[in-house]
Amino acid sequence: MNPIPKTLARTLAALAVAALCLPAAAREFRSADVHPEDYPTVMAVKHMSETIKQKTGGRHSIRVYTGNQLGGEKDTIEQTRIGALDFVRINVAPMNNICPTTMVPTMPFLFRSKDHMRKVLDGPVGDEILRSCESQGFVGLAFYDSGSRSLYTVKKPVKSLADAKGMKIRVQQSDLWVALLQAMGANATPMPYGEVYTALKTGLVDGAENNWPSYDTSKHHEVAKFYSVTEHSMAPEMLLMSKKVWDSLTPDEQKIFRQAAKESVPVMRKLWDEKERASRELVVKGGAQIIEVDKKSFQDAMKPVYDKFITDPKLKEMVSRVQATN
Ligand code: GTR
Repeated sequence: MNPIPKTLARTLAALAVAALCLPAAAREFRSADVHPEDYPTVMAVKHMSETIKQKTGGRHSIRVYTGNQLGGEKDTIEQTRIGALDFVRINVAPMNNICPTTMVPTMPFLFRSKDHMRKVLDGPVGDEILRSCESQGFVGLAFYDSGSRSLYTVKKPVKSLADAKGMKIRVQQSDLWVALLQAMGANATPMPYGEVYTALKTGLVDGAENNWPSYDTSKHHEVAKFYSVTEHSMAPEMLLMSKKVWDSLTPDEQKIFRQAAKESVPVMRKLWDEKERASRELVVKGGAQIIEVDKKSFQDAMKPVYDKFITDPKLKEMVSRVQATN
């Protein structure tokens, strides 16, 4: 076989490099979210889309498919992994089994406050977690707030740890979450978010747990009126892009996308703080009862969760770094 003449080889190599630098064809990228149109996570990705539009001369944008249109979080994560979906905005929980570092910010009573959580996620620990999902097919672009999650129940209020015993409580689809509710003595029942309202209404579960905005917008508060302020986890939200799709962008475009995601974080936080306040007010007006609990009894029960999931030295060290962040 004749070898390829040197000049031709050089031209081919130059063409390949040029192709790599060519901007991807104009596109409306697709992102999924389980929440409604005006939810802070959705608004944040819409903000990111505007920034991208501006910076790419209108060539690229993102359309957010809200309210489970493209499936629950587990399904949309898998679609994103294979590149059938471009972005997914999810909670860290359904990533726990895929990308183990996400277990760290999920851990019960780890963050001392909203400021502590934001500081950790804005810093090196946050970056490490985002980067660690890349080997699984995801480019981690941002963390968004998700407030504190608390227990809510249909028939009787939970005032202490003892009250949670034996209650059937819906959890997110994550082994860690199952263990967390088991540590409270509850009967943990994992299911997708979109099924929880009916499960509460039909008595399939006795309760669930979430932050104020989700408790409000999902209408769970209409069925489960007792909101017990356990604030057991501040598991944040994540915005991931499909690594497959990311690789089709030029380095310049990647920079624009990354920067646009970063810029959406303070926008989201402002909306989040407002929404948390408004949702709390709304549900109380709608008849929800806020139950103060003995938080310490819940906190003290969480050791088995740490013993079971924070075993890897890398994760142990990460938890220590979070605790040491002031
Ligand atoms: C919400 C979160 C969603 C989803 C949901 C759930 O707070 O924003 O991404 O995780 O909770 O409980 O499934």
